Amino acid sequence: MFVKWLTKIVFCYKISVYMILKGNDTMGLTLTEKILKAHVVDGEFVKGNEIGIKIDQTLTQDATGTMAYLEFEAIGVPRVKTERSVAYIDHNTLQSGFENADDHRFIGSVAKKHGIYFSRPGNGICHQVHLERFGVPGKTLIGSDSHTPTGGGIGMIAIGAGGLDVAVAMGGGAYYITYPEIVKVELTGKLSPWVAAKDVILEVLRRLSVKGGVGKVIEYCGEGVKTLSVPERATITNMGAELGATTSIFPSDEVTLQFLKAQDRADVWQELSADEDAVYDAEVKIDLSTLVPQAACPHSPDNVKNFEEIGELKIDQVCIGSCTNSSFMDMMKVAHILKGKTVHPDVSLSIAPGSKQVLNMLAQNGALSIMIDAGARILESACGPCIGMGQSPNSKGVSLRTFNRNFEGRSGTKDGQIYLVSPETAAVSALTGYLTDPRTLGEMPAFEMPEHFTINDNMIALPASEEEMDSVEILRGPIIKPYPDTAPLVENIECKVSLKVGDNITTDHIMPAGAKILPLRSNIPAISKHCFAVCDEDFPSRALTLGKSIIVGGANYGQGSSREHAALAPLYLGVKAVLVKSFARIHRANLVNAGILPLTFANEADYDKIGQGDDIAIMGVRKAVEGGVCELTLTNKSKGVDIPVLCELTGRTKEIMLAGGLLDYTRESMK
Ligand code: MIC
Ligand code: SF4
Repeated sequence: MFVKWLTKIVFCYKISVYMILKGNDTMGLTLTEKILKAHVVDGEFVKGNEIGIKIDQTLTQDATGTMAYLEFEAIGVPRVKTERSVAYIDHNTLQSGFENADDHRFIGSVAKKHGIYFSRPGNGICHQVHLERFGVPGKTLIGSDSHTPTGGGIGMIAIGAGGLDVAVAMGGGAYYITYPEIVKVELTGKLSPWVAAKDVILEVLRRLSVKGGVGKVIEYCGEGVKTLSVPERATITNMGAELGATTSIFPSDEVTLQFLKAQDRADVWQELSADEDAVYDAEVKIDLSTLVPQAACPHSPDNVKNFEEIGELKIDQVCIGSCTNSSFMDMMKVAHILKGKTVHPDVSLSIAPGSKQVLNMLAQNGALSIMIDAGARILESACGPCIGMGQSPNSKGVSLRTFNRNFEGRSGTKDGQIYLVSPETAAVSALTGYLTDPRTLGEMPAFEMPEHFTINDNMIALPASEEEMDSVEILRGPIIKPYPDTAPLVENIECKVSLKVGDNITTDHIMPAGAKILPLRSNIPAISKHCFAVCDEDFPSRALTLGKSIIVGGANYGQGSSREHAALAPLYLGVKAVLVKSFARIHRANLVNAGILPLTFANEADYDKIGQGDDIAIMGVRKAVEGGVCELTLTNKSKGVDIPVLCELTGRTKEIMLAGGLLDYTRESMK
């Protein structure tokens, strides 16, 4: 059955490529449509429809990777079927116990056995390294990390997904998305000196909000595109994740070619752009020359203000790095600003260059010495403070970070005040001790992209050959526990509401990260004890005592990270359904994959008719899902009211739900 399914996928892929080559279209296409259409293998290529696309490349990182590879093992395909799959170690690099080191060894051995490239700890942040060494214009990439759209900077359709979706794609299965709306962002003009790519995406976030991109792909075009380097484009597509967008993409042009040449990879380049007469669903225009430095204020990436609006702001900490802003050029600008100066006495400055390539080049050209001399605390090339792996701020500390998320608690303290800024703003502020406009630095020198990057892929371990793979031993540490138990969808859900939360709940609320909790990523029973710790520390024990329950939430529930743990922990705690005003894309998919029913209020106002502790009943659930009925009635027995709720599941997601989740569904398809 599985083989038949794969054959069908390959056949459909060939047909769709053929149709593209024939020029079967009468209407101009956006770049997104061109790439999607060349990859569609299932579903009708019509707006709003669910479509399955062939995936050329996958990436995982270690915090989601252990689970993704356990799932891949459970699927039982001996060798990945993608053109390139890469496993990165970059998140769980603080080794204060055996857990993380064990997980690294597990991932390394799985990678070797199953045909996956392995980027060893120290080689850098997945998105930065993937852009440098593996990204290919026109290809599709899914990654078990929400910032996978960084690859859009080089002209890929690169999408963040749950680990199980990535495991299925590695096994050769299609990845399913809703055919997106496509938003054109037309860039004109050129950035003023000291205004950065970060200020562009902050402007987009200010205009569109953290919900503005849901169900959409953001496609950049216009004359202004040419003025942005690939790493600058990647900063913009990276943080498009904060819009809730499916992905963001730039054309592949001369600038892309120059970048690939400098990485010795010119052979993978192809020119790609939208047709002149492409039709978009919405348009945004940004004149780059009008932008000014901005900051996203606590606690949301769309709480964007300019410095006048923020006023005087004394700072305690500056962190430079993360997959958003850790490229060689970012670091060179920082070094230029720090040269011959000393970090302000009240400020702690940490810098994490994004990859071994970047760090090595800074060491070779002396920029690293400038940073050290100024008093910067140099961290390894990894996610580090961005995921709360060290460098938590002091009590009520004000921290300027070049990262992409400033959700409450993510820095490792509940009261940290995190502002997201460009590297230029971060560096100058580290010297003055206050949030400072980098334009006060005066004339900006011309920062030129190197013609050739220092290339040494010695920290990327190659997979074993087909002959050797059987003899590779999988190194499994004691922390690793299997995927939680699942069960087919039940007929009636009768239980209590174990938790009620508000709008914009992030996956950092649902399943916090940080140095203490991240090492538990391969052990769902252990990590579940921290579920919703930021909102309600008693939730895990309450849910376990209840045995089964539902969660009620507001709008944009599950925004942020791709971590499927935010679905697997509730699954383990007995959560049967999540009822909200609206969901973020990846989290909703993760719930379905875990076999948890995603429900939305038919009328948002009904949110007020249900409270924590209420007894509820939803009858005939299985029959309704089987019959494709999407409206169900939730009876709130405690309040004596009926609430209409929606359960929108299409053909495939319906089958996944009935089977009890994607793992069971995939196993069944293989029989
Ligand atoms: C994040 O930035 O939140 C993370 C940590 O990279 C996550 C993945 C994870 O939780 O492991 C993401 O963005 O998907
Ligand atoms: Fe790592 Fe932060 Fe990027 Fe997530 S956002 S991949 S934690 S650097």
